[in-house]
Amino acid sequence: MKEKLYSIKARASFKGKHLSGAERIVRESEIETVLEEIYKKVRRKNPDSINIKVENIEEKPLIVDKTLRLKNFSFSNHIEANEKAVEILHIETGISKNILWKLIEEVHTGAAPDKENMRGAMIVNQKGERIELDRYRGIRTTTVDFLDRKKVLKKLLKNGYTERTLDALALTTKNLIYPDMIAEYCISDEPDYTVGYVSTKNFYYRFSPLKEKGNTKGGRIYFVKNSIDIQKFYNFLQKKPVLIRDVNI
Ligand code: PML
Repeated sequence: MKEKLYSIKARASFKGKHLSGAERIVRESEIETVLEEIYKKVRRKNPDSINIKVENIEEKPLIVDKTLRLKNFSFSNHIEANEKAVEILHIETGISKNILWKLIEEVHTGAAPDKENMRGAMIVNQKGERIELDRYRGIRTTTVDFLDRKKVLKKLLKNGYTERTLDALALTTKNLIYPDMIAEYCISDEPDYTVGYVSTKNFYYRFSPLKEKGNTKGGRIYFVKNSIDIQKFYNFLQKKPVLIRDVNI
């Protein structure tokens, strides 16, 4: 890749409260077009403030051939879906089902200490302990995108997926590359978006529905090994540029 790469990050808020965000990794020649796209996207919810940052990426990106493999599960309600999610997470992490249910309940009711949504993900080790450094902020995975985002989006939309699937797949594929990351659980904080997922080293299990319609709470749990070096983990998820070629459907 000869042309310089840039990270574009946008955040929109209203009265200090986060409304929406977007992130891309682009070539220099694409910056202007993508800035316009991103601006249009994040202003949809009528924010009073939009913050857009463009930064040169110095580090060589890690190129990944494919995302995790998509697998769909459909349930008649979110409780049944969560039972299956807990089963998968129990097998993958070894954490007891009781503890898993408690952690999932926290995400569905607001996992920050003030019972609001956390800004990033919580991190849980194999003992079932929350080990993120800040329970309000959690950890945010950034600096990941597709080499040809438009092509991949088209493919996903044609197969009945959404742009949220695209972003979630990129993010969780980066997460699961990290050797000490075991699995992830996610529901959206968008009240009408009830599809969620559990991802493991090989699969992106997409659950419909994983949360109750109308619930404004959501978030992510990153399940990691007990032996993890938390600073190195933060550093990889926040700083290492990752570009993905294609989806695995
Ligand atoms: C999917 O459509 O595959 C699930 C995406 C979850 C998105 C979570 C979010 O956008 O907050």
